[in-house]
Amino acid sequence: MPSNSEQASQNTPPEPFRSGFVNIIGRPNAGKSTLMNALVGERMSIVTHKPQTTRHRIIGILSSENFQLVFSDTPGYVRDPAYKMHKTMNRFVEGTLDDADLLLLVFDLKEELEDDNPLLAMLKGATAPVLLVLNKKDLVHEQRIEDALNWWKKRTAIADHIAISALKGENTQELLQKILSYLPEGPAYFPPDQLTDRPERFFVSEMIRGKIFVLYADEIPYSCDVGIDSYKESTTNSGEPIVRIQATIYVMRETQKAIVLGQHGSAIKKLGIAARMEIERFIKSRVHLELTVKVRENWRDDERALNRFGYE
Ligand SMILES: Nc1nc2c(ncn2[C@@H]2O[C@H](COP(=O)(O)OP(=O)(O)OP(=O)(O)O)[C@@H](O)[C@H]2O)c(=O)[nH]1
Ligand SMILES: [Mg+2]
Repeated sequence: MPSNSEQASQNTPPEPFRSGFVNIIGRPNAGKSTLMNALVGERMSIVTHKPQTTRHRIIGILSSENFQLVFSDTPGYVRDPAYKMHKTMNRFVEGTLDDADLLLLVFDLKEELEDDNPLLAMLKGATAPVLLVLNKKDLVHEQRIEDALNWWKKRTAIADHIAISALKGENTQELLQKILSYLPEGPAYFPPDQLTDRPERFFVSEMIRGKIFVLYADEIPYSCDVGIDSYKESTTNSGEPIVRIQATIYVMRETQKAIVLGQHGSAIKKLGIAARMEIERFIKSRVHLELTVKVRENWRDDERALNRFGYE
């Protein structure tokens, strides 16, 4: 005689495997990268307190026995793109409208509700259902959540909504359940242990850029990008594995180069140590990091430079 549980498993068909592409969009600083990291459980995407931290589309994969979710974190959608770089960043976001099974529209509850929000026009082109994620609920009262929800509902088609705190992990599991309910049946697109589609050197350049955002003020973070010149796995004299990385920080002017270097190289030394420690944590290996600073005028408008930095 089969036991009760065996009977149950004979009678209920196995759950179908579900998979899908979940694209995270929103204004700069809304908490998109914090949310993707919370859902994927890894620090895939750099997070800083400054807007326009994310400049690329970054994939984070969450796999289980029953499903595979492929999240895309995207740059914050900017209102008036000033440079080619911004236009490309906005294009990354617009590109996510076409290939999503579900759109997570992340709204920062502390942000003003403004009718000229550029996302409203952009969302007119969306075909996938939109799940409105009202983020940073830890910072506001219940009434604010209600007001924001009503505001969005009046202005764009919202399939579902939830208020969360990506930073504190409040309601993120509930959000995950909601996301799963929108997933179609489908195969796994990536091997179950794969976390992203980018090579390690991409994350290394992002970590250096992230530290620049944290350590330098004013326009410096927005004037820099980072290229990895070489990335070699090797061993120390005593036979310990070490990854040797050479990276170049590109700035737009000589004056910025002087700021990035600091007096007698003190600022870049601090940057190098902070970045190396983060990279070591990420790749779980000792790292030797060599940083150089070069001036490339107006790289933010220079097609070739942008291609080199991955803004194709
Ligand atoms: N209090 C609070 N802060 C949050 C929450 N989520 C994100 N933040 C903070 O908001 C800031 C921006 O977070 P990010 O995740 O970098 O935002 P983003 O939308 O990816 O920003 P861009 O890449 O610039 O478009 C960081 O300082 C986060 O710590 C939240 O739920 N509550
Ligand atoms: Mg981001």
